[in-house]
Amino acid sequence: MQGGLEDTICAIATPVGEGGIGIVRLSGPQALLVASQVVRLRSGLPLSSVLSHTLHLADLVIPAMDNQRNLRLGHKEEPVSGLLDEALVVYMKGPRSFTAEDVVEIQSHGGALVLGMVCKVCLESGARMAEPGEFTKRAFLNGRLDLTQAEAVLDTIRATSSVGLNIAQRQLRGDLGREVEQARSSLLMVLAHVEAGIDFVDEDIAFLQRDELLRIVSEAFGVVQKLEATAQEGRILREGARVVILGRPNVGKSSLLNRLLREERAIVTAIPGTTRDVIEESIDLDGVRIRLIDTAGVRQTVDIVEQEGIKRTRAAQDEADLLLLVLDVSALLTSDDRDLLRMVRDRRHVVLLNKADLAGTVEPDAALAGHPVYPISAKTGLGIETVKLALRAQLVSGGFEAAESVTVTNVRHRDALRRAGESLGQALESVQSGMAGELVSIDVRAAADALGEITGAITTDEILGRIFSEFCIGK
Ligand SMILES: Nc1nc2c(ncn2[C@@H]2O[C@H](COP(=O)(O)OP(=O)(O)OP(=O)(O)O)[C@@H](O)[C@H]2O)c(=O)[nH]1
Ligand SMILES: [Mg+2]
Repeated sequence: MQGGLEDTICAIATPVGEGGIGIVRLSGPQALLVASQVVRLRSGLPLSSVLSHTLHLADLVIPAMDNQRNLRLGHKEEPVSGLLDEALVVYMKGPRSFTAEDVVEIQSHGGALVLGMVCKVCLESGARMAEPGEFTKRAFLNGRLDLTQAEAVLDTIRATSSVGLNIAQRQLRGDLGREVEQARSSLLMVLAHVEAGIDFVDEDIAFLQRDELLRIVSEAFGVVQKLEATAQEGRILREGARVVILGRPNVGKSSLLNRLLREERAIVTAIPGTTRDVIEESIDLDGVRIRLIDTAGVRQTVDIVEQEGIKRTRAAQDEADLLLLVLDVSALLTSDDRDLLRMVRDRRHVVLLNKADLAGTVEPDAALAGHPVYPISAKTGLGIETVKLALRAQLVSGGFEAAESVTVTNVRHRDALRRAGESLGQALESVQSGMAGELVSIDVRAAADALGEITGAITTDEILGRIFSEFCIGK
């Protein structure tokens, strides 16, 4: 992404296609001037005279200059009337705007042609097309958002569950950034002292500093560890949890999927080996998104298609956040069931005793001891609501629901936290074993830098490029 902040950038900010309203957004020093080319206020006043943050009715026109050029270029089949649409136009004077620059938003009807023409006039009037994520990148470069907040813009747009959205919003408000920045600034303070201490080797001062140093570094270490610990749950909340339904053939896995989805998504038959492929669908469990994956029943088979299905079952099982092992409680446990029970023991899992509507009494079996077990009937719906609660409780602790909690959902943040944690762990060891200040300061510096990467206090073009290239044009 090149192009300096002195450019005025332009893009269609709403999705492509038909819409009631579509918005063209301009940002940069020339925003007003460029917009003036296409906007004629109904009030007759020049656009430059309007108050910031007020909405104005306007006609959108192709300026005469362009008409003339059209004629010059020989496009005369259709005489251009010059009128594109009517619109509402708002000017937001920097720094009180999303990018902290002068911004104009032109809200016309959401037709691809209208929006394209408005953009075209803007581009011909001195703006340039915005790169993906460039509006948000400018908000970052102009200091209006830190990097965690810029990333939260994307998380908000992409949120698929109410909890994911809630976390993105807290991050957008700066909760994560603030906590990380506080830890970082205390480390920078430590660094300043240690580095000063290296110059003035006075025993007494050095000793006092060591206690204080230990306290501050441990505190930062605690914050980093606390944040890092939220990351696994954070990923689940952001992307949804992968829950894989497992079991030998015919126990009712596909029936369970259908029951949880409340639709007949997967084929159910009385013939073992019905499901051959991996089927994935999403459900929302009270704000937490679950990606439910139905699989082919596991057994020894000579059928090549079924063998391939079972291979896919194994692959899905390896990547699962939670395994839902289904057993048929109307039949005795088979050796396949027992193998599966052993396999899930070390994983996050729930055991479902399906077909409870058929069974007289559930036979207690030693193989089930120690497993979280729920009797259900995929057929009648018995026990399904309890299973949903159990699933959600197994996947997320609920700690994120506290208003003041900060949850890390981003892999980039988690990696930086892990590096910061490792460095701080080493720094603590060095302090405790009485190492020289120089050694301590190397680790503290590394930790502070890793934390700085999270908020963007320290960045490279490469990091910024990677983050903002994920955005679409217009964000
Ligand atoms: N009575 C009763 N029958 C059920 C229940 N759940 C499933 N079944 C029946 O069990 C048979 C197999 O169900 P499926 O859902 O296809 O089983 P599956 O585990 O997906 O089987 P495969 O895809 O072959 O591995 C069907 O005839 C279902 O109607 C239940 O809770 N009670
Ligand atoms: Mg099936």
